[in-house]
Amino acid sequence: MNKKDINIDGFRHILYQHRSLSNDQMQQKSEDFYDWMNQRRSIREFSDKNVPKSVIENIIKTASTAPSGAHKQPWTFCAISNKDLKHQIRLAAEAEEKETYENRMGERWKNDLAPIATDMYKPFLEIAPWLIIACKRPYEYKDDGSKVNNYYVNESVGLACGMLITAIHNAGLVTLTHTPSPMKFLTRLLKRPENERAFLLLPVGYPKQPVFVPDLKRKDLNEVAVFYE
Ligand code: IYR
Repeated sequence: MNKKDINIDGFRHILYQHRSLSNDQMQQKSEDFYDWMNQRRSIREFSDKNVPKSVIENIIKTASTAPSGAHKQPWTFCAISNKDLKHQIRLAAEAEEKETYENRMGERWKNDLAPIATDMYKPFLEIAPWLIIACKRPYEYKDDGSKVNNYYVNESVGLACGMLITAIHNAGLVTLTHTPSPMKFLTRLLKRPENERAFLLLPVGYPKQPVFVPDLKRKDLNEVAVFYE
């Protein structure tokens, strides 16, 4: 008899249905996926074309399948299409960015950003149909109001954001991993609870047409991988 579940230390474990691929399929799929992901680019100029809420929901559900420390899923994704809120976020983000560009960034940082052509103006925060703010939850509140820390919070939320970006690209949409810093203004504007901190801000939508991106080169495999065979 094939068991569908077992008990380990009082906890139910269910049979994992693994579908393995043939070597040829594995070769083809991994190559195709790389080609597809290698077409992803960070886009800074958006169209105001609408994206259905159901698509954003699917993208967030995908991100939330990411592994996390002790499966605590220490994240909240705030998805904003409200025009007034997007406007307020733009104003507050640009105020922080003005300070960053004028006073917080040194010469080396500015030089490193020159090829990417960024500046303190962030019109995409209003133009993109959706903004997703990924928040991390460093701790949870127990019923008695006391705090319990989550585990590997930055790693977990970073993984979920990677999957979010992959899901956005997979849906034929574009995004930008925007990091206005400090991001305290976001939790304030979104009225998030005390145990949430903004982690990453991602405008999501279609690119403006035409759109140009920096002529960046990705590192070769031998620059990013070392094999020990
Ligand atoms: N947060 C600023 C500056 C910025 C910093 C890095 I590192 C980038 O790769 C891109 C931009 C901004 O969003 O403009």
